[in-house]
Amino acid sequence: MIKVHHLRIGRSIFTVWLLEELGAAYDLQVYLRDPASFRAPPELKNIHPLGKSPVIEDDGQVIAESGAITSYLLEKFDTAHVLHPSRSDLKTWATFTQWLHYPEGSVFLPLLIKMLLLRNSTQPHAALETFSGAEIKLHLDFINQQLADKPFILGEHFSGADIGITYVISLAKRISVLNDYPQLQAYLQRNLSRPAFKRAIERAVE
Ligand SMILES: N[C@@H](CCC(=O)N[C@@H](CS)C(=O)NCC(=O)O)C(=O)O
Repeated sequence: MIKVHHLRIGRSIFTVWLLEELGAAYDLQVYLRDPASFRAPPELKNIHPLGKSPVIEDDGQVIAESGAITSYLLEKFDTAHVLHPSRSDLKTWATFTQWLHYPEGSVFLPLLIKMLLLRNSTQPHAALETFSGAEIKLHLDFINQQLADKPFILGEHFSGADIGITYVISLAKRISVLNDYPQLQAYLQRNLSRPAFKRAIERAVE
């Protein structure tokens, strides 16, 4: 059975959500952040040298990185291709893969920089403010445009790519940069209202 190493307050709740969408059985190991540093506890380094979450274990293999974990879980459990396209349609698969990797690859960093600036507001940093502000606008505008005429990132149906996009949009909301994007707020609400997300929260407590 899949074992999920879940660190509270962070992106691993989105891996738990995917497992709930897939209806897969899983064991959950919950970790709490260090209250002073807000970092992961050292025990996570016993699972994977980076000591970060999410990490899953399956059949003796340890897998880190949320995008890779999403790909693995979809390959393993979504054999009917309800949540991800088959590679036999290479163009559709490439579009899906782009959206799958985009949140971690491009969107997360400027949001993280902004979050750290907010935490240290007594030490402003003009260059980082300018960079993160422009990049956040670039990415939120791009996602907003993608969702202009469809409810989910690939179209009419929810897919595995919506999981990572929902994560970065929820982070944008947490740092209060979502006010000018009612459509993204509605997208967030739509996805977080899904029964599988509610089950994930009930079981894992974000
Ligand atoms: N790119 C990695 C990032 C993993 C990551 O940084 N996870 C955070 C939680 S959201 C973490 O474990 N932070 C605790 C720490 O670094 O001490 C992924 O997508 O899984």
